[in-house]
Amino acid sequence: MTRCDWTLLSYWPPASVKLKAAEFQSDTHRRQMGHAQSSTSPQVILMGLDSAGKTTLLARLLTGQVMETSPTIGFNVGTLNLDKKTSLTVWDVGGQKSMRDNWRYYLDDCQALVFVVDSSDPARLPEAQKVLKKVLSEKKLDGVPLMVLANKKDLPNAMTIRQISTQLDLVRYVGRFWEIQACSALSGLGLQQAFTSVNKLIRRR
Ligand SMILES: Nc1nc2c(ncn2[C@@H]2O[C@H](COP(=O)(O)OP(=O)(O)OP(=O)(O)O)[C@@H](O)[C@H]2O)c(=O)[nH]1
Ligand SMILES: [Mg+2]
Repeated sequence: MTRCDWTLLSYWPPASVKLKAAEFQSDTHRRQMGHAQSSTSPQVILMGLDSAGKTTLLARLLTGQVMETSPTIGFNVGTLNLDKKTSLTVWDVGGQKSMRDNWRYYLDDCQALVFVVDSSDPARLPEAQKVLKKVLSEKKLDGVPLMVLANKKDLPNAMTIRQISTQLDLVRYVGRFWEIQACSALSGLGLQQAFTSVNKLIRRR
C-alpha cells in the first residue's frame, strides 16, 4: 500500500453565499489549501460523475481504508506520497450536476486530470463522455495529460477497458497524452499503479 500522510481536507462553501461569491471563495480557498498542502508537488484533479467513486478512491489511497462517503459538496484534497521524493497533491471535486459549473475554478495549475468512471454503470457513460469532452475543452487543460480510471472493477458486471474507451471516444484526444486503467477503490486494485502512471504522464509532458 502507498505510504501516505493523512491530510484529507474538505471545504464546503457556505450555503448562504451567492454562487459567484461561493465560486470565488472556493477558488481562493483551493489555492490557499493547495499551497498549504505542498508548494512543489504537482496538482492532480479527480473529476467524474457523481458516485463514480472519487472520494472513496482518494480516501483509500491516503489511508489504506475504505471509508463511508456522502456526495461531495465542494472538494477534498490530500497529499499522496508515491515514494520518498515524489508526491502529488490530489483534489477530489464533487461530481453532482449542480457542481460541475464550478469545475473550471479548480483547473489552475492542474498538471494531470484523472477522470473517474463507474465501470458498472453503462447507462451513464454517454453523460460521462459529454462531461469529459466539455472539461477537456477548457483552455487551462490544453496539453494536460488525462488518466481515465475505470473504477468498481470488483463488480461482476464491470465493463472492459476497451468498451469504456470506445464509449468515451478517447481516440478523439489526439495531441494529448492519455491512458485508461481499471481499478477498484473498494479493494485497492490498480490504485497505486494508476497514480504511478499519472506521475509518469506528468513528467513526460
Ligand atoms: N463496488 C464498488 N463500490 C465503490 C467503489 N468505489 C466507490 N464505490 C461506492 O460508490 C458510491 C459512491 O462513492 P463516492 O466515492 O462517494 O463517489 P464520488 O465520485 O465521490 O461522488 P460525488 O462526491 O457525488 O462526486 C459509494 O457507495 C462507494 O462505496 C468500488 O471500487 N467498488
Ligand atoms: Mg465525492
